Amino acid sequence: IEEIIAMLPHRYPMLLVDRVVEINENGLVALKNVTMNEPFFMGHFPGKPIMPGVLIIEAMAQASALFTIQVLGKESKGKLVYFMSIDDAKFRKPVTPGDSLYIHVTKLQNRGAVWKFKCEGRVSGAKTAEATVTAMIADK
Ligand code: BDE
Repeated sequence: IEEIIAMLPHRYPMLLVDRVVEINENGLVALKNVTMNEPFFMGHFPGKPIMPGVLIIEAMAQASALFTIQVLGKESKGKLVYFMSIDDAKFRKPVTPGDSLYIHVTKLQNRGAVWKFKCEGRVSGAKTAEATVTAMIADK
């Protein structure tokens, strides 16, 4: 988590990746441990805690940014990953307190500063959400 904090500008309550469990040249797997203490459960929804789909997408974006920064290494210094588009997002199962949400990120394409990733959220091996995200690395 200390390395993640050094790589991403996000902080509580918007930092949505706890750990990178696996990384290779094609992508990574990141973990978001979802607990009842997430601030968003207060309102989404009272008595029926479900992680907002937009925040699952946000976790995917953060995990993709981590991959990009890791691949670029020193080249990423002084730069920021800007999200450009989200395509084909689907929400298949609700994510609830106690879930270990694994974000699987696979690189689809990299042309210059633009990177495209296929992302899947999984809980206990089951797909909860999927999306294609495109990001650009640029100066801060
Ligand atoms: C299913 C697939 C993907 N994402 C979310 C779902 C889902 O079951 N959402 N459920 C929302 C929901 C909200 C309230 Br308020 C409620 O009282 C109940 Br019963 C719900 O299932």
